[in-house]
Amino acid sequence: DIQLKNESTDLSIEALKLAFVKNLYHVQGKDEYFATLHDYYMAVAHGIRDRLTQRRIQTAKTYVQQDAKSVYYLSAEFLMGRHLGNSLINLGLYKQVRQILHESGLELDDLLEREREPGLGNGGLGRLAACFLDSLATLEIPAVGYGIRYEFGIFEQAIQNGWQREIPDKWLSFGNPWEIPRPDYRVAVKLGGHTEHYTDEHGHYRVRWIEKQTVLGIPYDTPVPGYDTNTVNTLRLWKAEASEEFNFQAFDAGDYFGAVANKMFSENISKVLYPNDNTIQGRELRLEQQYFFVSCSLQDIIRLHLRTHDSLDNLHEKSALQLNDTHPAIAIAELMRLLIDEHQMTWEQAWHITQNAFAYTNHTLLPEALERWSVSLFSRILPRHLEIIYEINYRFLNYVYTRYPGEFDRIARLSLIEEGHEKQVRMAHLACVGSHAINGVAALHTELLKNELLRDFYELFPEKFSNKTNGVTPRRWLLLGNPRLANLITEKIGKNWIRNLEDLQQLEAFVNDANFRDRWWEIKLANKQDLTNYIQQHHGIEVNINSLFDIQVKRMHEYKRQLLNVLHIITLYNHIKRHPQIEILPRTFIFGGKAAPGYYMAKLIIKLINSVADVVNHDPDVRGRLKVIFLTNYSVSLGQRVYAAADLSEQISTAGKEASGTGNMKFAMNGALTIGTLDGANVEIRQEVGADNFFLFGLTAEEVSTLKTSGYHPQHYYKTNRELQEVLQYIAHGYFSPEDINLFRPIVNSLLHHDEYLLMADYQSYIDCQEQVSQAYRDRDSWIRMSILNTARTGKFSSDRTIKEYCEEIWRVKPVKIDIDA
Ligand code: DL6
Repeated sequence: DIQLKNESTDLSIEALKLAFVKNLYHVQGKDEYFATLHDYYMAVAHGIRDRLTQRRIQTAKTYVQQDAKSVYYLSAEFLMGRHLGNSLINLGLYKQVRQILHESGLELDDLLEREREPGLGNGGLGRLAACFLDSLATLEIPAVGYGIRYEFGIFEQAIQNGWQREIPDKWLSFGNPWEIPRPDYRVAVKLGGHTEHYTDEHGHYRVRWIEKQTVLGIPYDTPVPGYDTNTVNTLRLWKAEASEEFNFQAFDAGDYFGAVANKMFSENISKVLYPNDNTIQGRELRLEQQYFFVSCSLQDIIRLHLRTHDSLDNLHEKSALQLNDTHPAIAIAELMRLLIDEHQMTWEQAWHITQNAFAYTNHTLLPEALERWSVSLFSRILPRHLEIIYEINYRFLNYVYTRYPGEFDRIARLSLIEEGHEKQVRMAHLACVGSHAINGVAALHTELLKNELLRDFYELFPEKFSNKTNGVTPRRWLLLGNPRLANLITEKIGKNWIRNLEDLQQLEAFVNDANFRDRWWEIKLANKQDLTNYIQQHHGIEVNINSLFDIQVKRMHEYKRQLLNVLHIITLYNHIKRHPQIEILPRTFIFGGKAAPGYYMAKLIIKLINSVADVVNHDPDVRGRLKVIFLTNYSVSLGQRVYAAADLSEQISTAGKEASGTGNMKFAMNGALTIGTLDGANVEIRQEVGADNFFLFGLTAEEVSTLKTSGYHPQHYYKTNRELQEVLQYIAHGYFSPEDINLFRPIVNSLLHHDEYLLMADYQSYIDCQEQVSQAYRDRDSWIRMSILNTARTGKFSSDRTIKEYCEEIWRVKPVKIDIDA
């Protein structure tokens, strides 16, 4: 029996100090004479990982011994953020380690900055997966996150002359101390080829898949510690490698280059994250990625199950498989294949297990984000899966026919296959049919799923549908990201809020305490000062911390309407140009976000923001009252700085387009007020914090839809609004692009002639609402009260609450206590 309790698992100060010194010497091979900051970071990271490892092993062992039902969260993206700070927080070692380092002349903050952020996600969907893992571990729920270990994560964004440039994200080049490769658990994944149908020796009809190629999946495990528990779960990410057997065959045949080419093909599969958020890129490699990680994960789950069970008959009783959007939806066909072809189950039994194991979360209503794969691509890469999908469809449509005899339109709408010029497999339909539960990510979103996007499925299986409003982890987004505020909160109400965010309500008792309000305000100012220093350092722009920090950070997308925000800035700028002496509330407008590399409009909007910034920031008439900043390379780490410093949170998507949003929650939790539409989770945030503490504007989802069906004419708004005319003329005539006066014409043309996202319709309402914001900010005392109430009333938006709902209503899993000394 291995003795786990030893010097590398001890949490005492003495043991930690010793560990850091030893790791510097033995892991990094340096002493203090040679050590760089990176070496110190690695030494500390390894010391912390050792402590997590003991808990991880104990956790895994306990799950097996108790034969606990486990959650398997399948996601093409996990946007984890840096590990060191979070691990220290969750182990309760943050202050101690900071002190130890400080005494040795090192600052923890400097070391934290050395960590390359693992950017294995695009935005909200990947970050939600990371928050969920934190909550699962904190709630002591057996869970594994399964995904892809991309060699290149989301690109690094540079800004050159105002334009976005993409730089490959070599996040692994300095090594990754958090992961452990497990080549002994590698699995083989087939691709391509054809199928053969035959009768086996017992007279059973069977199918075998004769593949064209095999790729190996190597798992890399990263520990996921819960906050203040012994639980450490696992994030298991798959790396693709060439299979040796295949290579040897080619080598034997003397085809050296063929073998190397095959190796490259195989390794390409986990090479790079597709940098698209809320749009799909229907590329062959992307389908291969999806199938690759899903097949690896299911084979792994089956291996684990068979370690402690004689058969797979009860797989669904021991495993809850969650599909994070449709990216892993091919898992439904893959589990059917594994159960039927490889484990000789009947179709009926395999289908029963599959349907009861899987649940599906939808994250988008945007048509351009709904995954469809052409049947011809499918038959080339996954011929057996196409057969299985056809069989699922055949049985499903027969059932539909019995429910709705003669309704052929409905049958066509429900089919897993979209007929047309090129036949397509509808992945959302596969996910709906193959799962026992389907959910949206905010109340409004779920209603729109039920009544619009998935209406036919809702009519067929109403019992499958439920809402699970998103949440975010308060550990990263408040405790780690805003230590000053976290300390004040703990001082006032104790530290229970960290595990039970509803406790923040108790802060309401202090709203009338002038001293508390002063401290609240000082903390916001200090956080703004930190961000100001960052801006000065990275962008060379001076910012006034007494100005209102008006922030929009999120992926660049037309539906999120960063452009509407720009129209407001130009409106204010015009006021100043017309009347330079005008009384105007000083504001700092901060943007951040990446555009998909092929998304022309989004990139042009980045250029516009930077061009407006150039003009506004340098115009002497403005006298520093307005500043515009585009933060380069927005990321989880930058988010941690930004939310804490915000006064105003911009959540201004066209109603009915943003499924939920989670940035909106992080801002409110950190005491920012929201200006927003009734979209996504904004609706619930407003409900919670109170209409008086939320700046609402714009059309509702219903009004948007009515306006669109009755015929929308953006010109109407243009013709009747002088101010709007001026703003658009400024842009159209090159005021912000003197070097190329037509540069921004496409933006203006799009607004005047299509305006898909109704900026023109919402413009005046937005401008009026922003004026209310300015008025409100002038009354500092009342603003602080609103800010406190925002934080105090965001308890609902902890991902702990979301995860409890999934556990009770979808996964039916229970916590398992981990005894570290067992
Ligand atoms: O549910 C997480 C997150 C939501 O908060 C955002 O509103 C939504 O846009 C995002 N959805 C996607 C969809 N991508 N795909 N497919 O990223 O999910």
